[in-house]
Parts: sequence; structure tokens; C-alpha cells
Amino acid sequence: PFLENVITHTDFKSGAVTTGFIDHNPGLFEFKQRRDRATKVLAFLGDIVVNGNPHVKGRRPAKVPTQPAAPSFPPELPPPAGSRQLLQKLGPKKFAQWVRAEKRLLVTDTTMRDAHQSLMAARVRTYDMLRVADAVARRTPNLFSLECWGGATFDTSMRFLREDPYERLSALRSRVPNILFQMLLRGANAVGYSFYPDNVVRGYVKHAAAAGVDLFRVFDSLNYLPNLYVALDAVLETNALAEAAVCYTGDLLDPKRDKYSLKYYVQMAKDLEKRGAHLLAIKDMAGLCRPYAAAKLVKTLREEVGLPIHFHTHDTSGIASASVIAAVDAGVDVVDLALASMSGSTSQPNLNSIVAALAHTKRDTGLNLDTLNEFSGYWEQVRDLYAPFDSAPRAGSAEVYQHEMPGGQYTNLKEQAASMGLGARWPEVVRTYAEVNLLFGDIVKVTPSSKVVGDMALFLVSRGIKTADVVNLEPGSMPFPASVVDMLAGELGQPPGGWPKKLQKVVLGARQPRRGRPGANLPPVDLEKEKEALHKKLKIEVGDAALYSHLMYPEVFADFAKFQVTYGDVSAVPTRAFLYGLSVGEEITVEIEEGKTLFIKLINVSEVDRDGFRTLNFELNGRPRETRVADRS
Ligand code: 3PY
Ligand code: ZN
Repeated sequence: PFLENVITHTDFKSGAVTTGFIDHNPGLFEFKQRRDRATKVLAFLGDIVVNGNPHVKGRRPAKVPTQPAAPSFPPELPPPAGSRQLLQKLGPKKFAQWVRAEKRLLVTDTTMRDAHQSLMAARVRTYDMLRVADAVARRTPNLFSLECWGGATFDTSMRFLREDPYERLSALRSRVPNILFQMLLRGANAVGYSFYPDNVVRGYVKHAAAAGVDLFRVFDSLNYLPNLYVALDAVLETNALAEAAVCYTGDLLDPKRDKYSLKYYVQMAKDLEKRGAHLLAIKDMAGLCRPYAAAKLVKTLREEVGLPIHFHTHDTSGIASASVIAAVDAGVDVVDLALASMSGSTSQPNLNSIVAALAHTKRDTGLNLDTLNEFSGYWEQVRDLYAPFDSAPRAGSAEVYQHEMPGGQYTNLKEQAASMGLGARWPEVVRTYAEVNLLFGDIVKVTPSSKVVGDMALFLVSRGIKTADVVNLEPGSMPFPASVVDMLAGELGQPPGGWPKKLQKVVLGARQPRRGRPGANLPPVDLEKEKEALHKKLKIEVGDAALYSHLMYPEVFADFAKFQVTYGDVSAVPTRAFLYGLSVGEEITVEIEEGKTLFIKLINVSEVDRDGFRTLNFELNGRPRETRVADRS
């Protein structure tokens, strides 16, 4: 094939070949690279066909749905200018003023991040996003932003989907140049579960902004400002929008629950404004902000601070769209919503219906309902493909006001409980979760603090320990989960009012709690040295993307890098084949790069041979190819 490449080259044919011919035409070698990539894709598909996708095991639907057709778009028309061009023109400060002065309700679509995180344990692949991305850029250019990065998706994309989160960002960016990209950043915890040295947080943010993030929503899992400021300051050093979040919990209308009162939120908002935030988010991660509370909170915040307000909630109760409408009436500037088929339950409220509700009012969004409905139809079919992970509650439930579990955690914790054999005891896990929150002193629960509450709940349920008995245990006598010990030792920062002293003693034993901001005295990481060490360890090229993936998730990244050496980039494999393999006679196309498509057909799967292998015959772009796979099924 290489020879074939040479003799068909125009220079070769015309006789203009000199000794430098090969050197001057590196493209001749592309063939080998492409062949390697194809071999790896076949090896991957072979493994899925023979052994199944390990994450689907035992949960394969009786009838596997087909891969849906992507919504159409006019390819000859470039995406019209949108919010991103406006940001580039105005800069973040003026842009924020524009947002605040805008009459129509501005809308963020969370379908590509929080919606699938909250419905399907963050399992939606880049493939399904890219298939609709061109249409989104051209047909809903008047969206305020697309939330498409950060939160749990950074981890799950490498861990379960075997794809690079940075590749997702750049692939989406190249198709959607006109709408703001929004990410969720966990303050000093970046996109991980523990705190990082300040220079890691700063470097992470700087690199993410350069990689295509326009708006960073920054929060802290205990509403602990010193933690939040580290990340907020980092965003303020870029040209991106810094949206600081006030995490909402409890019920501000309940006089008995006065720890998280209106006054508390207003003070926090003022502090964030003073620090330089461009926008303010009300981050109601569990969907606890009831309609009348939302109205009061939005109205007051809008009076007390000059920033535009961005309302984020979850529909776990089933009535979150009433809260959205109440917030709209109270003057909220932007709201987070998810496309109809990806909305409701633990996800965001219904984008399409809110758009319809506001049509012909003074807050009319200007979004095209027919288009949104068509997009929702696409996602409805995509969602079917992910049925094994789709474990969100079928209907709204007022129990959320008792357990206060974030929407993004619900399906993940349920997965975790099931993997520990506690699937049938889910209601007990949920009850214990609520008790643990009170045991911890009634805290804000959002990643990572919510994970700690979940870890403790699973620990107590699996060991048969009553929550009420914990404070009476001998200090240091119980091997609590490391996350619980660390949090009570101050490793995530301080909750309002501090940690309950007695509980802290029981959990920490002799360990002394840390005071103040966890990252305050941490020496910076030598990033260049870290890159070299990683290069030596994994024998791969280490750019910033690899560096930060490694710093956030060292083991997950190492495992992912190993996977890539064997199987290459599998993100272009259609989801149906990725999750369920191919049947004999089935053909798929895999676009390994722009304009380079592999046509792959499975022809035959042999019986297991003496060594425990099966031979798979494929047709690759019309030519026979074979791959051998160990049968571990
Ligand atoms: C996350 O941090 O992943 C969240 O979605 C928090 O709401
Ligand atoms: Zn959320």
C-alpha cells in the first residue's frame, strides 16, 4: 500500500522525483497511520462483539434500538454570530451588563452535561453530541450557552467512555463557534473530588479557557468562599466569563431552617460581586428551591447586587418549572434548562415547554419551538440507546425535600449502591443520606461534599449502623470511609458554623483538624517536572490536556492511556456498536478524522479455538480483515 501511494503520486508519475521525494511528502505515511487506527478500531469492536461492553453487562435491552438519524442543517450556511461573538466583542464585563439589560429570557441548554449526568450517570458520548452540533450552531444560534463540559463528565468520559474530555471540547468547539460553552467547575476541587494546589487550579482554568470554555460556573461544595475565590480569581485572569455560584440548600421560607436564610445568600452574593464575578448563579443542585422561595431569592438578589442572575435547578420534585417561571417573573436573567426528552426528574426542567410558556410575553426567548422539538426527538432516540444507565426516577417526588440529594448524584449513587449489592435497599440508603446530612450539621451537599454524605450513608447501611449511634462511638474506633475522615478534618474547607465538635472527635480520633483553606499552605506542583515524569511512566506525548487529566485523576488517566495504546481513539464508533457490538452482516461507518471514513462490516465470528480465542472476519472498506480476540465472556 505504501508503494501504491508512491507510484500514484503526481510527482512520481510526472517523473519529478528527486532523492528528497519521500521526505518532502510525509503524507505518504499517513496510510500506515490510518491502517494502524483501523486495526485498533477493529480490535476494539472485536472485543465488544466477543466479550460485550463491561459496563452494559447483564443490562442489555431485549431489543437494542437503532442509531438515530441526526437532525439536518444547511451545510452551505455558516453558523450565524451568537453569544460567543458578542462576548468577544464586548469583553466579559460589558457582556455581563448586556445580559442584565436584556429583556428576553436567556436560555442555557444543559443537555450535553448536567442533563445526562443527572439522568444517566454522565454516560452520553461525544459521538451523539457531535451528530447534532452543526444543527445546534445553525438552528438555535440564539441560545445563551451550551453547558457541555465539566462536573462529573470529565471523569466519566475517560473512565467509562474511553474518550478524552479535551477532544470532546475541541470537536464541539469546531462545530459550534457561535454559542458560549459553559462548564461546571468545583472551585478548588476543579473537576475532581479533593483540593489541588493553587497553581494546578490556575493552570487548569487557563488551559480550559484556551481549549474553548467561555463561561466558568464556579462553586464550592460547602459554600466556603476562600476555596471558591481560588478558582474565581483564576477565571478572572482569562477572557472568559466568571460566574460565581451560591449553592442553595434547605428552604429559605422555613423560619426553623435559618442556617441558610435569605440574609445568608445575599451576603454571599455580595462577597462574590465584590471579588469580581461577572455573573451570579443560584445553584440549586438538588431542586430544593420552591417556587415562592425562588421568587423571593431572585427578586432580592437582583435588588441587592448588580450582577445578572443565572438560575440553575433540577426537576426532582416535579415542580421545578414553576420555580423557573417564578424566577422569570422576578427578573431572572438566564435559566438552565434541558431539551424536552432529556429534561424532568433529576435533570433540568423542560426547555421546550418553558420556551412555549413564554411565547408572546415580554420575556419571550425567541427560540424556535419546532427546531427544539426536532432536537428533542433526536435526543429521545439517543436516550433509548443508554437505557442500561437510565436510572432516574420516573416521576417527580416531594421526597427530595427530605433527602436533598443533588440531581447529578442521584443516578450515580444508585449505581454505586447497586455495585455494592445494596440495590434493593435504595430507599434505606436515601433515608440514611438525609440523616447523615443532619449528623454533619446540615451542610451544602454538592460534589464533593455530597459524595461524602453518600459514602457515609452507604457505609452505615452496609454495616447496619444506626446514624443516631455514631456520635456515641469511641473516638477513632470505627474505620469510616477516608472521604468522611478527610472532610471532617477540614480537607474540603469549613461549612457555615463549623463541623459538629463531638462528631469530629469520633471520626478523627487523634487526628487534628485543619483550619482555614485546605490549599493555603500547599506547595505548588512543578508542572514541567510532572509532565516529564508522566511521559516516562506512560511513554506517551504529554501536553497540557494529558497533564491536567492526570492531575485530576491519576489512576483513571493511566488506565485510559493504556487503553488508547491498544485501541486508539474509539470516540468515533457509533454508540450502538460501542455499547452493544455488531451482529454478523451489520455494517457501520466510523469517521476516524474529517473526511476519512472507515466502512466496517462484520462477516463472521469463529468458534472459540484451543487457546480460547475467536477469529472475527470483517470487511474494511471492502477488503477482508481479520482480528483475533480472547474470549473472556
Ligand atoms: C458536579 O459537580 O458534577 C455537579 O453536577 C454538581 O451539581
Ligand atoms: Zn445541576
